[in-house]
Amino acid sequence: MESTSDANSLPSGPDARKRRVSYFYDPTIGQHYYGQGHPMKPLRIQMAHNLIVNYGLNHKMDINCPFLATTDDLSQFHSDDYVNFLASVSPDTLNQTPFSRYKERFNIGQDCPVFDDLFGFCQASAGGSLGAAVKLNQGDADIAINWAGGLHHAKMSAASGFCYVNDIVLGILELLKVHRRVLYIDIDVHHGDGVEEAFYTTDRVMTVSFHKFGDFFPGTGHIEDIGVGLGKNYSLNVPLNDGIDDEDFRWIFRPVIQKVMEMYQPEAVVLQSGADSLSGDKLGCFNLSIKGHADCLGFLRSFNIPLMVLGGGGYTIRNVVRCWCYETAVAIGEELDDQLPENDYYGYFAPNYTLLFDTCGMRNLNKPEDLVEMRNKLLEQISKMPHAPSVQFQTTPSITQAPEEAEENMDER
Ligand code: LLX
Ligand code: CA
Ligand code: ZN
Repeated sequence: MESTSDANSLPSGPDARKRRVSYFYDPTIGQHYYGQGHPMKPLRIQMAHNLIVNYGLNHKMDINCPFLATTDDLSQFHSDDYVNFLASVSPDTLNQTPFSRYKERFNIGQDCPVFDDLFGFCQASAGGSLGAAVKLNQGDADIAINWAGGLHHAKMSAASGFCYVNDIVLGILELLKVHRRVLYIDIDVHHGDGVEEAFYTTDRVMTVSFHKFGDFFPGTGHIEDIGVGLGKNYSLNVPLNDGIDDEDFRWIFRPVIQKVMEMYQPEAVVLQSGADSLSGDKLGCFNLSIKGHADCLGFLRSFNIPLMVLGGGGYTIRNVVRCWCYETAVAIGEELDDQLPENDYYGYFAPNYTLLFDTCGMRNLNKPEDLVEMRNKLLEQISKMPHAPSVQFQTTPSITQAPEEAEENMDER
């Protein structure tokens, strides 16, 4: 396979070829507000868009305002009672009957608060990922981007870790209407638990999450968690320790993904490009630079398979904005000047006003011998799967319900 050069340069050679990029952005997304002191700031999406436009990247891709996902769209994965709750609750009614008794059931509280127009926020985020999937399905784009997506913790009937609606599961279900096998890759510092759980028992979606493991939210994503039933060996977890740097991340990411590509032969790929894995993130603990983070996208792009790129976590917002702007350029195949252009949020980028930033001098707690052992174990696991599993073409793959959930639904019948 052709290499996409190293982590310190843009793709060169035949890979420098432009890709048709479709970008989804809803101008209202940044007006949503989780509340004072909450680390999730939807404004970061508006800031990233503003920087993208000021670099002129909007002229080099197809810009779309997504439609708002309907309750029917959301119900393709989420339970009806959860969707109805999200559609009808408001900050004023949350503590009134009947909403108050749903708070515990749907995990609404401090991490996942009810804020003004919460449902509009969920509709815009999910609408972007559904729109991206449709573009790819129609063959109208090589790469489709939704930075307002990537809410990987949302469950079928519960909010979790700031996420309410799992746009990723919805996007993948849409891709499965056309593609036999979809590969999901998650480089957010957190485990992609909601997506893994949804597809844990099927071989039509393979999930691969790289994450911090050990006394860290959400606590799942052990290397031994590999899927069950038909889905056995189609979930891959790469549990890492604090301070992983570009070199170590690339050393494990590239060979693992290369082998997954060879064995699984996906027809579409979804990348959750959460930026809380960047160095200096307020809630993260990895030590990746923007180039190290973007190398994952550059590598996936080189396979020339329909690619959906989504956002995710990211709490040092000046760096999130830098990263997603840089990655938009990588998707297109454009090089950007390191000096930031004027933009509406210029003051956020003081004192250097540059696109790239230096990683902080953090200790890498990933021991080389542990990484070697883990990489070997993962490569062995991947080699256990049949080449391109010839699954029967289904219109709807079965989605895994959490055991408690399945029990509750049985009661309702
Ligand atoms: N990991 C992640 C990905 C996407 C969103 C939120 C999260 N959650 C966290 O990062 C986190 C951090 C600390 C404690 C618990 C969870 C997300 C993206 C866009 C909109 C909403 C949520
Ligand atoms: Ca992850
Ligand atoms: Zn995260």
